[in-house]
Amino acid sequence: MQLIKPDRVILVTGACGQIGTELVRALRERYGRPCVIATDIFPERTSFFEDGLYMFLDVMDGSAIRKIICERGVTHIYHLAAILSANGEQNPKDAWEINMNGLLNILEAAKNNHVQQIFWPSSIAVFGPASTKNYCPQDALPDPATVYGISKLAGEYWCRYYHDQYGLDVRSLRYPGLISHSAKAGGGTTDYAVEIFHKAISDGTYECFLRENTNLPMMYMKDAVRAAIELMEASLEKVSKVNSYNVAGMSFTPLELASEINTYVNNFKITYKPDHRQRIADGWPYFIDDRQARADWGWMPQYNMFTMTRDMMAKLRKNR
Ligand code: NAD
Ligand code: AKB
Repeated sequence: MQLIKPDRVILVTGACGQIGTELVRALRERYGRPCVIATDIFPERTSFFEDGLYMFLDVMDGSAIRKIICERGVTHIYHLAAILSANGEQNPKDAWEINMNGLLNILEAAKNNHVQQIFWPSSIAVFGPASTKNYCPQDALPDPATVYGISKLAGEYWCRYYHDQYGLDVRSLRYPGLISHSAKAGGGTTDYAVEIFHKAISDGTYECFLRENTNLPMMYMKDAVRAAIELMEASLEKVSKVNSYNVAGMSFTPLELASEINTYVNNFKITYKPDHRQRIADGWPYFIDDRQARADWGWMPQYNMFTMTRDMMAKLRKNR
């Protein structure tokens, strides 16, 4: 019997992280389980991906990336492996190496081995103190103040370089803080908006590492995963030559989120003890202007703070 070759083979790096755990599930639902290879640096965490292929892949190892692409016939890559903003500040050189060399290894292997498309997430961390704070435009002055933000900005330019010089179809979104119920947040400055739900349910209290009035852009993971897939499926002529698209979901402060959680958890108490992450948050925009993504490929968020909180509470309570 002749084997039917799938029309795409998708490689996901950093698949055990906050985005990867939900993205792999969504990609498998959409394109079929055998089409998606989940990879990360945890050899033992195969239970995450029992329904399909999981492999060890360190993105610092360029020859291992090439080997997987060639042996498996990879056509599409979602490159998620990275060190996030708060963790990056603890060890800036390592964060730079992983974020930058990891991306370059992926771009180089993709260019030389006929990979058709790459998705690479950038971040609102490309913006900083000198950037526009309110409705930060697509082409606002970037001013990254963390090694993470610097690596994201440089990454955006590397992606554009590989597109312009070698015709590589690399697509990118500047995600705000992402909120999900299925995985822990991975060492970022916006992590409070995930931790607060777990603590509200388990303890009825939460000590927040940001001040009560720190307004930041956020997005529910369901929207974030859908945005990545929609951007990748958009026809080429709809994707203008921006380095990475601003995308927005909602914006709120810890005080506003806590008061919404209060409607689900009686007597929920939040206290505030700002730490080193406050400085990072203070540099980021409050709101993101994502009109270009909406106009170009039809981006539209579906969750606001109220519907996201309702879904988070329901899912977390069910999981317990
Ligand atoms: P995460 O920290 O939860 O997951 C990252 C994964 O990368 C982890 O599972 C980790 O084990 C893996 N990893 C680290 N070093 C690696 C290496 N050398 N080789 C292979 N894998 C390695 O992060 P996330 O939240 O899932 O973020 C994924 C991507 O999305 C990152 O590029 C991040 O910058 C970007 N992003 C995330 C957010 C957010 O709020 N979560 C916002 C903006 C952008
Ligand atoms: C972080 O806080 O580092 C991430 C991000 C906005 O990129 N959530």
